[in-house]
Amino acid sequence: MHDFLRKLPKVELHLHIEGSLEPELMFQLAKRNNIELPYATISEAKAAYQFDDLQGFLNLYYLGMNVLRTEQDFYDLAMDYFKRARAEGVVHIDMHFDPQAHLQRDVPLNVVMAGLLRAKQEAEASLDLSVGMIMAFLRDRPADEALQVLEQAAPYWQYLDAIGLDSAERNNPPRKFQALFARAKELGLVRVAHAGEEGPADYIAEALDVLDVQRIDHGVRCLESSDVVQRLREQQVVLTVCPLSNVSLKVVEQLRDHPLPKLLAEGLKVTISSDDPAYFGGGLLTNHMACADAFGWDADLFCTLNRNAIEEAFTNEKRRAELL
Ligand code: ES4
Ligand code: ZN
Repeated sequence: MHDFLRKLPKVELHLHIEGSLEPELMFQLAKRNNIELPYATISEAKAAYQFDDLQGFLNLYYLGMNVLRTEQDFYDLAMDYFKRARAEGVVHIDMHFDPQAHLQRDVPLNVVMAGLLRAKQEAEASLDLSVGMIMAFLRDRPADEALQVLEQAAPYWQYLDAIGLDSAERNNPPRKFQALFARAKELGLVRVAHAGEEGPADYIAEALDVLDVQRIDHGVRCLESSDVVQRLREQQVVLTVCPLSNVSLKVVEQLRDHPLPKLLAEGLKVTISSDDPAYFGGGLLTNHMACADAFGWDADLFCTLNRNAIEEAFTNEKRRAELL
């Protein structure tokens, strides 16, 4: 099965590009930019990646990305991941990125966008890897800041496929961002949101009702509400489930306890993603292999999950036909 999974052309709908920053590149960029890291060595960084919850991870995630300063840094970050993913058989990635996390550090939006867009163009031209762009907003920051950033991004709206909502979920309900998502809809942008990762099932319903999202990132806690499950099933809303992320952040204790089989049994449109591969123990292939080992899934099931992702991927119909 591992060999089949390696060769399967895989599509990933939920990936934070800043979460693909491997310690090796982090150290290189720290040196290049004269930045001091809180870790003495690469292995010390890796050893620190033990989390109690989402906030524990986010603290190190925002710390790690401090090495990203120049356009070249963002290009290197994305290209490094694209090459690794392609070598694992990934053919399409919908990539979240967090402009506010960089603006806060006085890294301008044009630096972030120029680097990421150059990597995307190069991947599409020379790696046979297509890339969707999801500008994500930090739900633990003020809603009016998010709106300002979306307006500031006007020169880049044409390059965006969607906006997303990420960072600390608890006590930051979807309704806080009603105006942001309404504006994105007005601009013709698709909307997606993290919901039901650490937050309650209610947040999933609220993301659908108030933010009019097309996808739910994570969504695993939908199982706490039969009403929410029914809605997700009826509308066949895609869930971008990240198994190793959920284990790392203790959403579940171990992969064998993960609700993935239950989500499938409920008839939900499930997909598998890696979320933050540098922090959670591996990329899309590793997530697939771990599921094969934990759940004994067959090739047909993996093909179904991957087809779900292809149907939903932010790409044109020509590329979708190639992927199917
Ligand atoms: C994230 Cl796993 C996860 N959850 C919420 N926000 C995030 N940003 C990066 N990774
Ligand atoms: Zn995520």
